[in-house]
Amino acid sequence: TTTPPLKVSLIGAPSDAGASLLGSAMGPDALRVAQLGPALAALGLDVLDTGNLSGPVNPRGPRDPQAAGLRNLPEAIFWTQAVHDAVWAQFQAGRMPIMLGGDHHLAAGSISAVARHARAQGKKLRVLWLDAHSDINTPDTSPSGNIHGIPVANLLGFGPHELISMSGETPAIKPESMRYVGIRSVDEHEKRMIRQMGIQAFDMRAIDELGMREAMHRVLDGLDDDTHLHVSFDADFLDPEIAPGTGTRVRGGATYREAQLCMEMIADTGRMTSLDVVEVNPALDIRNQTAELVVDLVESLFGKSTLINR
Ligand code: 5AB
Ligand code: MN
Ligand code: MN
Ligand code: MN
Repeated sequence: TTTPPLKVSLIGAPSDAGASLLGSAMGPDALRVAQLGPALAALGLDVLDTGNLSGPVNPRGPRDPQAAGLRNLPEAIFWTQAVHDAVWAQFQAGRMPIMLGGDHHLAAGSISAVARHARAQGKKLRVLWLDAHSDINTPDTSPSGNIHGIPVANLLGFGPHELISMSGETPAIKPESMRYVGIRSVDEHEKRMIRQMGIQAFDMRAIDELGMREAMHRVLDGLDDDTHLHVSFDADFLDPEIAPGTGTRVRGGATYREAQLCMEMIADTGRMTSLDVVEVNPALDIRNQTAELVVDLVESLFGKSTLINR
């Protein structure tokens, strides 16, 4: 018997309303130029590119006291809801959604839909946040007013009403569902929040000490048939030497081999049911190398390199 191919849907979400530097809105097309769709099809997946969602352009607004000190809040609300609806629609169609950002504020939308889907199926949820940052500022603690720094807080129930209620339940996810991997630039208030909520975090120091293998072993521990696994992959998880094309670079990120092992171990579980690929910014890149690297790693997430000696 042959198993039917895994059906995946690419959802382009070209918004950089949450970031301070423009350009991640071109991320979906940079990933297409780097052959994301054909690469996944070559692995035997049934790939549907649904194209790009449309919505408002980024006005580069100032911090707005009427919007809890955030920038571009109306635009971010529009895009987050659009992403939620598009991701939900792909689940309804029986396909795995792959959201292509855009900046990371969009993950409040994709993961709200993932939470809604898991709830509807009576399943548990595990969210892996691969990032240099913890993205758990609240409007009160945000040093920048940039909404890509707050999506985890939104999912945990902190922030403007529209950004926390999309999944139909607030909070959308529980702190026990979250796992950070690769963080290394965490604001003081964020550290307090992570501790208070008891979120498991494998920062770069933990990866240095344990090695990526043991860190991922712990991150993936306890997954079972009843768990939806979502991966939210921010390009700045990677070391900026290999991934310069992203807006908030932090030295000391995952190396090429560490990132590969991380992706391969996720693939080995066979349990990933949804994915975000965000913060690829071709305006800051060199000949699209960051998008090409990200495509390479997403191939590994879908098992490209697990065929040898297994
Ligand atoms: B990204 C910072 N913590 O809140 C803030 O790239 C950076 O989605 C947020 O991880 C970085 O502005 C957001 C200083
Ligand atoms: Mn992020
Ligand atoms: Mn980041
Ligand atoms: Mn960033």
